[in-house]
Amino acid sequence: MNIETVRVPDLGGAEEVEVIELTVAVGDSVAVEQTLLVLESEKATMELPSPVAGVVKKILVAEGDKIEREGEPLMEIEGSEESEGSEAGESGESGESGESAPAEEGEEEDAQADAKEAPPPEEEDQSAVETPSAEERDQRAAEAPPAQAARPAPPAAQDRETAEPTPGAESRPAAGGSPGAEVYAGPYVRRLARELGVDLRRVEASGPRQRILKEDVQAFVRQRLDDQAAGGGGIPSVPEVDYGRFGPVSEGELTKIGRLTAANMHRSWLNVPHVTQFDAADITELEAFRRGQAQEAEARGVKLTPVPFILKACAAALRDNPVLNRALSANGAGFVQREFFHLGMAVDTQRGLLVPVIRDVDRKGIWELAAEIAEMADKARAGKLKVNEMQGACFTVSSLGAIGGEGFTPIINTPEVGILGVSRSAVRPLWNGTEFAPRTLLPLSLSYDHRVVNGGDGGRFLTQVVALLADIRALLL
Ligand code: CAO
Repeated sequence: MNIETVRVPDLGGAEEVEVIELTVAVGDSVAVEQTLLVLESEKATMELPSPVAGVVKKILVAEGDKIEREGEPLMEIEGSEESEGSEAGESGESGESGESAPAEEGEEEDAQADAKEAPPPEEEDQSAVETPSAEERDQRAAEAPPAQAARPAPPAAQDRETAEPTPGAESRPAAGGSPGAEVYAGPYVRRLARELGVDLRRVEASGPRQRILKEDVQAFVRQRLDDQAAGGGGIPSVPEVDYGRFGPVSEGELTKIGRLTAANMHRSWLNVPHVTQFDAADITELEAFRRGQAQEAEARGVKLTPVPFILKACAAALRDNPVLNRALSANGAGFVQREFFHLGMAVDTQRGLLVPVIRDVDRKGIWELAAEIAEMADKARAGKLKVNEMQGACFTVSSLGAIGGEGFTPIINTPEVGILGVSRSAVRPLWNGTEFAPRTLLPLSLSYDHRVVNGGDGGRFLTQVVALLADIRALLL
């Protein structure tokens, strides 16, 4: 039985190296070329392979140790009988360390033979490890460029990883990659990736034979942070323009509400697959009824606009189409069904867009709603809304009716899954079967989150809102 001493290899000019990972323990059986430990200098990370197949007898260093001298002993391996007679000397002395020195071709064959018989190394993350078949090893050796073909055996078992999603990492495969694609990375790099939540399939490899290096993971993380700082979350940023070149300009700051709105809109736009569906409600009767309430409105001191009717119609349609009253669960695998009917109402203020919430719309009458809408809009414009008065909405109504326009595509106020855009009503000729008659039509646009709401759900919801506004007697039912 031979005792092989694994030593610190040629440091390539580095002043010291740190033991950053021990990948074996005393008593472990190791295969030739199996990584024993990982050293890191200022410039590079080196995985030290075992020069022989055998059993780890002594480990002379601990993780975190810093070593300044080349040739310092690190480990003792008792060679098994098969590897006795191997010409591999002490690794430190032979200079055979990691990828720093090529082995002879004959050695490579021996190494492969040993590695084939050796059991797969024990790994903390065994599920993510796939032991390559002998054919795969030979295949990879054959595919290696000539300069590397004579190197030590191809990556050992723990050197490869099937592309299991890293906990906390995004599971999306790299563009052009497939979920089952393999990545090549050493144990230290894989651990680093796990700690940082990086999906190695998305990292571009710069090492030999598409091997992912520590620097690649760091570059990936840096790039992601830069993207996020630029507000793009991976989306190419818009180039800065010097507008002064084209004419006189002045600059200003967004209000605090403006900044929050910008962030919320951007988040919703990027995360939610929006579909917008259009329709128009014939509100001729509703308008006649509303005008007929002018005296009552004056007596109550409340302005009666179409908006309370629209809120009431939405609450009824939410009750009958509960899909629109859901929220997607955080992991995207389920939903929360709301059993209440609180509606957000977009209010245009000088400081920006605010969305107070009118609670329990289903239980309130039109006058009560009209008064509350006016009160909330006044509060919003006076900057007196409390935080809790802007929370808990199930669905939002954004009415631009008083302002104008024939239609628009509202952005969903996430985590709600629907929003109704209301445009300006107008009298239009409508074919009633025998003639064109003047009717007051209210353009409506419903945006919904297509992850939760299907076209059928959205269509039924909007059709019901249209029907309820066309015949408000149905709102009493
Ligand atoms: N079509 C035609 N006229 C309409 C209308 C419509 N769809 N909706 C309201 N009107 C009329 C009202 O009847 C009222 O007319 P009278 O004064 O003759 O009665 C007038 O427009 C003004 O209404 P209002 O604005 O005082 O009240 P409202 O109930 O219609 O709206 C509120 C309240 C708070 C929704 C509204 O003031 C508001 O802020 N809207 C803007 C919402 C917004 O910015 N949405 C965009 C969000 S995305 O950027």
